Amino acid sequence: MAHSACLSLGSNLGDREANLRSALHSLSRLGKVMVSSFYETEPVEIENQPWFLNCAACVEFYGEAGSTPEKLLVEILEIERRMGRRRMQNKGPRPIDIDILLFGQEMVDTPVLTVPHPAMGQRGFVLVPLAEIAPDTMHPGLNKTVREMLQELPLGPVVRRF
Ligand code: PH2
Ligand code: MG
Ligand code: MG
Repeated sequence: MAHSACLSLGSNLGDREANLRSALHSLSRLGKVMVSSFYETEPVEIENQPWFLNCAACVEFYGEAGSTPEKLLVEILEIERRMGRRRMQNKGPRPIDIDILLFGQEMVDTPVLTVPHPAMGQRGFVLVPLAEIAPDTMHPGLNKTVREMLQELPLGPVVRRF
C-alpha cells in the first residue's frame, strides 16, 4: 500500500508566503502533494507573537522517505533546518514549522513523535485547511472524520483565507 500523510505547515517569521512555498517545494520531492489554501491565523498558546500563515498538505509518498512516520520526521526536520529553523522559544516565532498530523491510519507515541498530532482537534488553524483537502480522512484515535472534528470545534481564534 502506498503511504500517505497529512501535514500542517506554519510560518510567522520573514516572508511567510515564500517560506510556505519553499517548504512545499521541498516536500514535493517526497511524493505527490495536495495543498490547501493559505490562511492568516491568530497565534494560539503563545499569543504575543506575529500572526501565522498556515496551510495543510497531504503527501502520497513515492518511496522510502515516507515509509514510516519516523523516516518522514527525519526528512521534515532536515527541511526545517535548511530553512533556518533554530529551536529557541518552544512554540514561539519560526520561519517554518511542519507537523505530522496523520500518517495513514497509524498511531505512534514515542518520546520524539506522537501521531495523530495530539493538539489537532483543538486547533482551527489545523482543521480548517485540512478539511479543505481531506474532509473524509479518519482520525484513527477518535474514529471521526476531519469534517466531523471541525464541526465539533468551538469558535476560537481567527482563521481567515489569505
Ligand atoms: N503553531 C504553534 C503555536 N501556535 N498558532 C497559529 N495560529 N499557527 C501555528 O502554526 C501555531 C500557533 C506551535 O507549533
Ligand atoms: Mg507546531
Ligand atoms: Mg513542529
